[in-house]
Amino acid sequence: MKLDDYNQMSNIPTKWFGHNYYYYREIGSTNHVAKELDEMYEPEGTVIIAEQQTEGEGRLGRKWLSQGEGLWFSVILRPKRDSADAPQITLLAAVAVAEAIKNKTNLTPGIKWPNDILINGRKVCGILTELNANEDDYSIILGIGINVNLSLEDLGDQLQDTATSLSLELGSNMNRMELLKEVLIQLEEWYLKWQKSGFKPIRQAWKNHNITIGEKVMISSLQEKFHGEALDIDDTGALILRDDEGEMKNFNFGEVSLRNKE
Ligand code: BT5
Repeated sequence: MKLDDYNQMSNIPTKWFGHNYYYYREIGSTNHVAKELDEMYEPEGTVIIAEQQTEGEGRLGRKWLSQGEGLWFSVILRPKRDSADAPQITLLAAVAVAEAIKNKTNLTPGIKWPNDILINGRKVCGILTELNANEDDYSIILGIGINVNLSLEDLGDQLQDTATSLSLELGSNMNRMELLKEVLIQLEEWYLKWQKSGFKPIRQAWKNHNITIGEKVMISSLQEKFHGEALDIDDTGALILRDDEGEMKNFNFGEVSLRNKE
């Protein structure tokens, strides 16, 4: 089933997420197109989706494999909160995707701080939030990649050991449009909660799904590596680490990425 079924989208029971829907068979990156459309004042909640991306992006210049039957899409957001809080949208989106997967399958997704969703220890979804700011206000381009019906061949030699897809975990394909709609419903719900009440309600939901707290982790920034135990996330979404010397450190998720346990 293709994702260009506009009738299905027009029935989506959201207030405004997904009502404005751009479908592409193949483009470089949905985040790039979303940025351009944002600058052309397309409304908040506009979804840009592609059957395939030729230049799918991860964080820090990494690549995102976007071939096979996945969900590769971006949502334009114009938060009314301070831009310093905007990185919390990554955690909010992880909660929304985890809940959508849980609601539509019998799988148990886990969130690895800050932005990965894993099933049985393998990555099934990645999230890339980018700030698009001008003098007066800002937008967030929220990019989400979910490996829905990808085969082992789609994942290729490089990712077969670390990544998975929903169909590989389920043993059968699932309806991508149904999952997309559920993700957008969850996303809108959590986004509205965040706009109204900030990070607090997200924090608890995030903790319920997380697989990071209590684990020995290594956190690497571009310059340094930190080893220790992940203790909690604070009221802003930052990860609290007790390093191997017993010192407490807070990591802002905008700056660092979490590596596999060693
Ligand atoms: C991410 O980066 O996980 C963010 C991925 C965001 C992708 C979406 S798709 C729609 C929108 N348009 C875009 O161009 N991007 C967004 P990061 O945490 O840096 O993880 C990247 C790493 O994940 C890579 O270096 C690989 O190791 C691994 N990886 C790449 N493709 C993958 C895939 N399809 N499934 C699982 N792991 C993958």
